[in-house]
Amino acid sequence: MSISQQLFEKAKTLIPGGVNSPVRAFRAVGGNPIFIKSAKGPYIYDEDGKQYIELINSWGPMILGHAFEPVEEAVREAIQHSFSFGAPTRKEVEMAELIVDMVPSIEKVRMVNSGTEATMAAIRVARGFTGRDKLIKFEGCYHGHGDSFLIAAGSGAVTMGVPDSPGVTKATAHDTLTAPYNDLRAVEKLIENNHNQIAAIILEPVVGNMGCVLPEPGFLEGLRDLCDQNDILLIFDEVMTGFRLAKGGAQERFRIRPDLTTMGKIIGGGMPVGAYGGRKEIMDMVSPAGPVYQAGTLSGNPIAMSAGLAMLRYLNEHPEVYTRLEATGERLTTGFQASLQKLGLNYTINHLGSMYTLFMTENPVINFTDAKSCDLTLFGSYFQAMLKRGVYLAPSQFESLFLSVALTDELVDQVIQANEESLAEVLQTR
Ligand code: KE4
Repeated sequence: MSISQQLFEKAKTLIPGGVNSPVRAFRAVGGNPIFIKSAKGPYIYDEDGKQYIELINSWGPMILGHAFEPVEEAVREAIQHSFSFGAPTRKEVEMAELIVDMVPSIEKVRMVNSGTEATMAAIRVARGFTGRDKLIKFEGCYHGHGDSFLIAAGSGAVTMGVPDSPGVTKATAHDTLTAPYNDLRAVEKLIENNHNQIAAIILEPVVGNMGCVLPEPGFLEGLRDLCDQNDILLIFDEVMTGFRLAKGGAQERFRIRPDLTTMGKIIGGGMPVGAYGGRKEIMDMVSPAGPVYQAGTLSGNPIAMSAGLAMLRYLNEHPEVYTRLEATGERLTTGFQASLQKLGLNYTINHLGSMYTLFMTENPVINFTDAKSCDLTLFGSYFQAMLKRGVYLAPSQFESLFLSVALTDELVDQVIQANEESLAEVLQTR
């Protein structure tokens, strides 16, 4: 039995499902999860010493590759001065200033400890600001595990088959309205049928949590217009896309100005950090400036701020990172498409910048229904075949992959080769 297997057997006696986040359990792809011991640059290493080329990058944060020296150095310096004060610090001011500079729609920002906290707080503020109760989310989008969002949720929720989780009350679910992604008409109908009751529309401006799904032309603009016409707040959940699809996130790339933005992942440089921010008049509703309560013992933690500041400063000062990520994403998806053609396959690849998903379906994938048409058994076999070849993918069809600048062209070509071999292998056994 491998060390990972031994650890997993013990973990299952102590931790629900043996993991601290469901999608890590490999339930959707079979087999046992590998336990990671360390990582450096484009590689991760498991407890049995096997090396993998890393295409998840901790679900987004490690955009500069693992153990990036400027971030590591910042943390080494910070830990000499104790880990936490529970009092305001200089670094929180510097972090807020940098975020406001990098994301123009954000005039004020509040730090929290996860993407889930950020989205929970953002919807509470939207309800407090508008005096309305309902929100619209999109099927297949995932905004963390807050009760209001576990309705038709993507990511681990759909991977585990609980997009509408037990434990969420009917009253809570009543206030969450859902529409298919990319379906403006459905949103218009919800607004008509819930006149003056909707506080906010929240969405992933580029979806990662049903696999990578892009907004159709006009979709984001249409949502902006509907929100303006009906005094509804537009919330961009940029926990995945923030600081990844551009320095200013998807909103910079698509030139849409949301009223509120939620952030996570990259913002912490690998440490537990989330944030929400937006227009000053909205954010001044947040306690102690205003009546909407939200708090956190470790919010703005000095070690986490040090890591996040080092990462965001590097991204802010090195625009060539985004040029490199575009080129890497282009090289990889072009190679994948060539392999699909060579094998006579017509599977769908959705890709934007350093996010991509190979869907095991020949349908276009523009919403959750399309994504759920994938052959999940085939995906599981493909995942295992890639893992065997030393390539570490997200263990679910309903996840985007995240490239880092540590991925050289040579490594991209290795991934392309592994992909072609893995597809050929699984198709033989199908
Ligand atoms: P966290 O609470 O996991 O930091 O963030 C929740 C969240 C909010 N919004 C978006 C768009 C997200 O993608 C996430 C979290 N993403 C998942 C990956 N699909 C985290 C991985 C996991 O659940 O273990």
